Amino acid sequence: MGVHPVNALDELRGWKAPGWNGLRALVTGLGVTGFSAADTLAELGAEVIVVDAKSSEKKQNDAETLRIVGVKGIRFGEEATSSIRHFADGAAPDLVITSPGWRPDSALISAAAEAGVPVWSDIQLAHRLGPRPEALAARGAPVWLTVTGTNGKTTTVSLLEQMLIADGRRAAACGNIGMPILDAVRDPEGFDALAVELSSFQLHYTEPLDATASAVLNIAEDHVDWHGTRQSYAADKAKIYERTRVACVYNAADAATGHMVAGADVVEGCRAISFAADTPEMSQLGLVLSEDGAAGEDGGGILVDRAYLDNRRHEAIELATLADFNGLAPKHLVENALAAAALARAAGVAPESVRAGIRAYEAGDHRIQPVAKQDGILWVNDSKATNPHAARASLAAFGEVVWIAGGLPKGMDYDALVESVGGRLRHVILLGTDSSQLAASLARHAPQVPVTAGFDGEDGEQAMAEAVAAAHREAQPGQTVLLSPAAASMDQFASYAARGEAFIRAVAAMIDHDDE
Ligand code: UMA
Repeated sequence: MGVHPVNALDELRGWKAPGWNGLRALVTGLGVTGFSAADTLAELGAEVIVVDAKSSEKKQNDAETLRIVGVKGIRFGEEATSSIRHFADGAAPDLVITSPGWRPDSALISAAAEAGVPVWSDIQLAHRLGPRPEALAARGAPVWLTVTGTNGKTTTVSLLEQMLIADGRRAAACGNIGMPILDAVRDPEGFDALAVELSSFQLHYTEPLDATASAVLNIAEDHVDWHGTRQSYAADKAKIYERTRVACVYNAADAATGHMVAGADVVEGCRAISFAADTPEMSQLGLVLSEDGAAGEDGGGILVDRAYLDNRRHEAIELATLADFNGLAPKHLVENALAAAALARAAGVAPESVRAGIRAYEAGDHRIQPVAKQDGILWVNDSKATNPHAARASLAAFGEVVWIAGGLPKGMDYDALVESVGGRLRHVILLGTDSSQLAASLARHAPQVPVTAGFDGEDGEQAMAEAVAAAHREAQPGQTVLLSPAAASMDQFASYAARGEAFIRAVAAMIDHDDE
């Protein structure tokens, strides 16, 4: 047994806990998470070793910085990542802080489990630490509002951040969204509220977070390769509700999320609040559509709160209208805004700040981003839709669609998607080095839809230019050309962002060409 027996880790709470000093901490991964974790632990006086299977120029630079701040060792290569015994005399570490990409069945995480060494995410480390003492004294502890789900996390957390800021709070969106949570908790000024995006990977390695409010937006098939089964993926997502204090927010249209709330061990008095893009019942946030269906001044509907008011049996509070969204207000975006509002209202955010937050929100690039309109054809970039569930949301937002889809499919099943959206498809352009799975689903469930394939070269830029040209030939006025791949991008592009940018460039070049 090491200097710090497992139960001593219970004492590791707050920056001043004596146990951090000399703690032997093994950090897995030198990406965004690993860097922030190693930097934090070194500041706390822990003995830190970082391991990563692969090196790169960026990682070498980061390693240099970490050495300067006192990180004891940084080891690269497969050998370093297969063992936990990096400390003096081959002793096991007291604690492993893992980056989320590390699977539970990887050699190192399995070895930690076998040796009884606790494995924490950076989220758990942040939760244990809380704000810096000076920030705590000046501002108090921040409210944690946590969000997970298969799709829409980033949008929801960004909307939530805007609502909190509009309400006068110092707030940050952090976690899986890209800013590691340890960067937020180490901020010397501190925050009043944190809008925390959590992936299933992070939740897997995290103890209950005592959030003020928490939400699971939806559950669909994703990351089964990492979790082993769909059940364990869902079970990790459900952990977000544990010990929530004010409100567990769930999706009325996704029964699985409601079951998770029902099964959660929450703090006495915590409420179950749902959201729906539909007329709300009691304890719901929802959408009241205009009677005549006309867009009008309210854009065709009003977002209302029938949860956070005393007389909820008979009354509701207007939060915003569809006209408050910039440009498009597809159903999934309205649902994300309602979920964000439900979390914000749990933290006491005023109704007018919800509206101001929606107005301030700028849709994230590459998620249902209109990029051009010409000759009555709308061109939309939804490169961020890397799985069928995300693509279904955007396909459902448009009437007649020329769909550019395909990529690295991660072994996903397209049948349900094609079955549900087949009626909207006017033409499908298949992208990706191997789009056979999607082609087979189309042949089975939408045989009437013409398909153009052959954009399968490894040069993504060229494949995209040709795919866009094909879409241009097929699209008719009134239709939408939608890049919503339902697959990852790495077979032809560096990332979904690179894929989206290639699409935007190809569309712009084609439109310029038409104008000549
Ligand atoms: N590594 C190994 N062995 C392994 C796995 C990884 O050595 O078995 C190394 C890699 O070489 C790499 C490092 O570990 O250097 C990377 O760790 P990581 O993949 O966990 O990535 P980070 O850079 O720490 O970024 C992570 C999240 N990435 C993943 O969960 C895969 C980021 O979410 C997140 O923004 C960041 O932490 C801050 O919290 C990205 C993501 O794709 C956007 N998330 C998935 C999603 O949203 O679907 C879950």
